[in-house]
Amino acid sequence: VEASIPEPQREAWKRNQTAAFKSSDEFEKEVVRHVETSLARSMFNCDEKAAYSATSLAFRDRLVLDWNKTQQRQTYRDSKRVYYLSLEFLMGRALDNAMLNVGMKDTAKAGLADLGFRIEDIIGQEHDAALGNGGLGRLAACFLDSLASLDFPAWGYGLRYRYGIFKQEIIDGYQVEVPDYWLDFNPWEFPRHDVTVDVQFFGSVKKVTNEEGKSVAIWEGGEIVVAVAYDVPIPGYDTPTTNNLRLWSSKASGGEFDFQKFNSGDYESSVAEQQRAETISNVLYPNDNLERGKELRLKQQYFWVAASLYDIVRRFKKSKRAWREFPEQVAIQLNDTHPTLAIVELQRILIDVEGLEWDLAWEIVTGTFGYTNHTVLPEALEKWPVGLVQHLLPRHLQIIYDINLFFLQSVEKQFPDDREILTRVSIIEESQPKMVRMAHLAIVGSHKVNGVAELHSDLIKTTIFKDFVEIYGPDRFTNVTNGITPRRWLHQANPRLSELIASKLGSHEFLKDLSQLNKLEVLVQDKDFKKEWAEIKFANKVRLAKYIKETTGVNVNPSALFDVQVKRIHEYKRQQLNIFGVIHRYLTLKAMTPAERKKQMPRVSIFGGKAAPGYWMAKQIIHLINAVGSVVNNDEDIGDLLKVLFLEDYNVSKAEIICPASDISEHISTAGTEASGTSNMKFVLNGGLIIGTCDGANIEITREVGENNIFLFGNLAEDVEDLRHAHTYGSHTIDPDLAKVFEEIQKGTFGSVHDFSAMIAAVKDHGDYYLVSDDFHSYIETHKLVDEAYRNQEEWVVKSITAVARMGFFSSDRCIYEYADGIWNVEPLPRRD
Ligand code: 6GP
Repeated sequence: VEASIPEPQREAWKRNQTAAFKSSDEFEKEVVRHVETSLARSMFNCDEKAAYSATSLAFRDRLVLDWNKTQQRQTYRDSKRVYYLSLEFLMGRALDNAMLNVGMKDTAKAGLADLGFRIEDIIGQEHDAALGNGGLGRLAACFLDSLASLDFPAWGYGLRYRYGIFKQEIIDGYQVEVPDYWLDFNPWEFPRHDVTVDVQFFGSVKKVTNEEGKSVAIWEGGEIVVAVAYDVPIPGYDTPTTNNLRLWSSKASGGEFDFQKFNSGDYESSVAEQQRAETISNVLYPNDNLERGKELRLKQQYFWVAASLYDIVRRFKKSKRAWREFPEQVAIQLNDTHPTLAIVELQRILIDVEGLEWDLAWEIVTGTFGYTNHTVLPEALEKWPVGLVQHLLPRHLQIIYDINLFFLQSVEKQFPDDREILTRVSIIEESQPKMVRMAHLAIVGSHKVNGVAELHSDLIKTTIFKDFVEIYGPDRFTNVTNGITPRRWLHQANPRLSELIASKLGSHEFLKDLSQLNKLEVLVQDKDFKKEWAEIKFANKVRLAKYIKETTGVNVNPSALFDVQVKRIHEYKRQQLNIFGVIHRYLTLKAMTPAERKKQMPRVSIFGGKAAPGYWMAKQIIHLINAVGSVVNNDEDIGDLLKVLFLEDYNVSKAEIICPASDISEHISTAGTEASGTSNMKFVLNGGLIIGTCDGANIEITREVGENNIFLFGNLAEDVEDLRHAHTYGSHTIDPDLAKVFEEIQKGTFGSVHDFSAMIAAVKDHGDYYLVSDDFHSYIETHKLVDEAYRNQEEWVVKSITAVARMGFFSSDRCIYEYADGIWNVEPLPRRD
């Protein structure tokens, strides 16, 4: 049915078009209207939550007007679009970001004040959209902000989880997980009950001969689950471009429930079936850098991939172009291997549904996809049992086998004398049970594969994907070093610093062209500027100190050196190294005379981060941090010289308070394990310095900011293998200072000797895989340098300003231009109205 309004009636539409609010008066009208109608409340019944909801609806209306125009224009111009497929979008709060991006925060502030509310309280009502675990999901969110801000025609595709990442509570020092039910009222999404896709699972494949005498595969039977689209508008900064994030929600097919079963009296099982369908999009898997191979996870992946591809293909078909033009119209980026089935699904659509020849279809597929790898950790590389894929997606398994056959045939031609290489690169691992190697499938089905920082991109080429470089040549592999959006991570999180910078640079343009920060460097000797810079950092520390007091009851001195490590808890990220270092500091202070102690630099050691619920060792690390905190924080000999805190439930909105308040932050992974890291960038952009290893993006940060403005320590990636080998086969002696720390723990100073013994054994008895002992000495020594440097506040501020001035490279805008240019071949589509 044609849904477009006929020409003669369009005048009436134009006359009645909705206009966006322009003043605080108009904004107030919108808020009141939403309170009174959308929420069915009144001024006698309007709390902060209601005011938040109404404010958000007012802004959502605005965004949607821009969204409609953006979509119309993209369709009309028929330009190439980018689709970013990610199982995780760690968006955080939307309201503050929307207000700033459309340039209406001051308007809203005035309007809300008029109506009796403080804007900060209203912003604080919002529940984080926490549909991600950590770096991978937050990167996707930063990319969406950049894509919209730079006017790229781009869509995100993900799952609308009913439960995001769990809420973390700390009870008696232990992590306890609480479900994050965040959808009770979410004003930022548009349910599109008319945009649905039937997704098929199970069943069987039948080969039949069609009228043209061709043998075709028919996938039949099984069950259908319906995907319903929920759209989230993504506003660009300082542009009307508003892109779309489409999240799929699962629901049972056939209406509410199976009426046949209902009528035959089997009410319960008809409801149960509905519930089973709905479980697919129920919950985000809470693992960071770890794959657990659960059947429901594979179902999630296919459900999301099938719905997204159906949508993308449907949009392409409207253009009536020839199929071979598909890669000229569509670029799909695979955020890690989670969406790799998209490669198989597109091949299936092209050959089984659209009737294309295999070779042409395959050319279209590889021309369309790009694959980003986010980790070299073996436990995170996805593999699915062949039997499971066969059962769930019988036709896809056949196609995977065919892809593999053609691939291995070409490898065999290329390397006729090398049988081993076939075993190594095969998409099917010949193990018991056989497994599908998703990374191999992703490489074979994409035209570009990228890592996320230089070291990481080099490592994948020389280790896990070495054979593929031999096969395809080095050009298939590339690097795009990660970045962060300066809108959220500077302008929104640190408004005072952003305004100070704007006042010196003469405009806010740096927020769209971060390289302009380099113009700050001439000011490093400007006394007033330095003073204001230092005052802002102090004010941010006061704000964090207040938050710490409210949430933990501990008083911290905002003049102390704030030392922060916030990120997912993982042995490779080495929070254990940090807490062992803290214990060492405590012991050193205890051994001093009161006079000596007076000369020491006071520290506040701040930790935060979630452990995957099934990651026992990570949970022990959290427990140790809390145990050390309760001893140290109550030790009268120590007082303000050392405080140790674990901040509960670290998430995006808490990061916005924590990042601007750090003096030094810790990015101390074992060299070669952290693909990039992105919080390292956030901290430096907010004027904090880094203590870190030569790992991930730390290396490029050092190159940009200069070695004098970062504190590096520890062994290099190239030495890790030898060290590990020596631990296992040579004699392994523990660093003497670390040994003293272990003794103290084992004495029971921090309670629970039994609980902590595994952490110690991992270093002492089980080969110290993460090189905690090897790096301990240089870690401690480097912290001494940090203390020394911090004593000279003048110099410290110079370092801080210099580092910020040199951070322009780490904007996610730069990343997007690199992807657009080197992988997607797409152009921005600016709107001038
Ligand atoms: C993470 C990497 O660990 C981190 O170093 C990087 O900055 C981030 O991705 C964004 O690229 N990887 C994951 O979170 C993950 O689960 C499978 O990878």
